[in-house]
Amino acid sequence: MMRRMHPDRPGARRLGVTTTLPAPDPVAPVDRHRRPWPLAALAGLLAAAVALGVAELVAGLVGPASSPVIAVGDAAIARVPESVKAFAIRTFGEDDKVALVVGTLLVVAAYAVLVGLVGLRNRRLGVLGVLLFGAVGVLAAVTRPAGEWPDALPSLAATAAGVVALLALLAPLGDRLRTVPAAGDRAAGGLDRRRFVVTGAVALGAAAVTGGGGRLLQRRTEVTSLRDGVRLPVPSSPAAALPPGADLAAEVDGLTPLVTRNGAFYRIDTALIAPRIRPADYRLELAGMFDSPRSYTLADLLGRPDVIERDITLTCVSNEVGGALAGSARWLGVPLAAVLRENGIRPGSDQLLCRSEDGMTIGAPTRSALEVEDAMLAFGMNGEPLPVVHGFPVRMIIPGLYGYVSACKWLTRIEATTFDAVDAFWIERDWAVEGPIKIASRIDTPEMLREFPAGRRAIAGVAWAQTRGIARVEVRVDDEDWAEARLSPAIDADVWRQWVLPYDFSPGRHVLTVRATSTDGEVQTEQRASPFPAGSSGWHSVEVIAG
Ligand SMILES: Nc1nc2c(c(=O)[nH]1)N[C@H]1C(S)=C(S)[C@@H](COP(=O)(O)O)O[C@H]1N2
Ligand SMILES: [Mo]
Repeated sequence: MMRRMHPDRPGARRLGVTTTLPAPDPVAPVDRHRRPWPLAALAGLLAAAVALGVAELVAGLVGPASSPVIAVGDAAIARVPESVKAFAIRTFGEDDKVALVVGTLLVVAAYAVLVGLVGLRNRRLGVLGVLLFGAVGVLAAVTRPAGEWPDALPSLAATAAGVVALLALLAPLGDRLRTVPAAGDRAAGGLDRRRFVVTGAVALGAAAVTGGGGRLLQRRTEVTSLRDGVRLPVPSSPAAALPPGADLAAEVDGLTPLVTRNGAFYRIDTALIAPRIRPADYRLELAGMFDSPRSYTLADLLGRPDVIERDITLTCVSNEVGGALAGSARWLGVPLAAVLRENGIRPGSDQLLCRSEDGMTIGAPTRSALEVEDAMLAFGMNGEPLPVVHGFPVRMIIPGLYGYVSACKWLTRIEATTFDAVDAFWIERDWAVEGPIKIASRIDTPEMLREFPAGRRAIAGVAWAQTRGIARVEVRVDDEDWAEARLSPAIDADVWRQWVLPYDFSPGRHVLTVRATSTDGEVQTEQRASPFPAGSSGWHSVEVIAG
């Protein structure tokens, strides 16, 4: 087809390689039998693709059920006789929904070809065809049981986009109003293949981008609402209630709250777009050095009798001295050791290679997973299902280890292996293989270089030494002696403790320094280390100004 150029045009066969335009023949008649019907059919298909792409994009904003393909498919289900439905289910089984969508798309494709062909002869009829198609979409969307007027928007936008795309794609195929091409002007009346190819490519790109973006948006809203529907179990081993007055942030302005709200929890991962896993699709697969590895659904995990609830402070290895990449939450999950043992984890394994939905790998030490108390597969965070950005539906938590070697989010696979056999993502990038969290303390208030009135004022912050617990926090002002701060009640060794030291500030600049001591007697080192490769160390120090 592409080589069947007008025979009256010398040089036309070499159009692809020639740089000069062929000499036009002023009296060339249009040969109706050489109208580019296949290209017109393609124009119809591409216009439909653009329309459906735009529909998906708008449906991503309005709500997935308003997508015309879904709406028309659902409407078809509602109107089809039971016997046909039974046949479809018998034939396609669980894929009946897929079959329905594919069927709908095939009908749309056939219709689009027709619209393209008709439109080549008669633009107005072509446009009418698109409008009719849009009307069916609108009707299907708004007459659904839960349909509302905004559900018409995807079909309306699709119709507009479809009309524009159809006219743009048909234009290079020749103007029906002109039966004789104007001399020297290919675009005005004749067939302009180059322009058709360019327009077609643009249409295809637009369809892919809008359609793909729309699907992403729809999955987002879909998984968010499915997450809202997850019912968390009551733990058989709940965390103790916080004693009254436990959170010193209630009395000290600017102090980090004892429990970090989910929305305020730091987020560190390599995922450009957080993976969206439908709860019903979720599987946790165990593999490698197990006697009898199995896989778990989310319901399997939620339904276990050994659900625990624990307060644990999570910390990132990239946290600078005084940094904010740490947060405390009340996690709900199942004991990791129990799951590993019931699958017969073999003694030879020293690494659990955890894999997330997006392909990220995090290598956790098997020994910690088995022996650290309260290591868990977590599905709840502060009374809610895990937020999507924090690993919905399931992540790992091992107290005392930095997140990069323990806290795999969107966890889909645990392979029991060895450190010799395989390097996880960060280890390939030369971060330390073992990642025990270093003892740390931080001054939250007063803020650095922000002037405050001289006089009595609280110096306060947080300190952590997960699995061991904080025993003491000391503060030094300028070169005075270290003074011991008051600590928030010890809730759990895995949770940070707030500390407060009221101090009488004389006017002027002061340098504040903090250091913590763990319950097993480690005094936080003054020795500075950068986060790479094994976590920062050194005392946090700030210069403050009393006015
Ligand atoms: N799938 C996945 N899990 C991950 C990461 C990641 O990049 N991908 N980052 C890890 C790191 S470095 C940290 S510190 C914690 C952070 O968890 P948060 O984002 O819930 O605070 O997640 C860990 N789990
Ligand atoms: Mo991290």
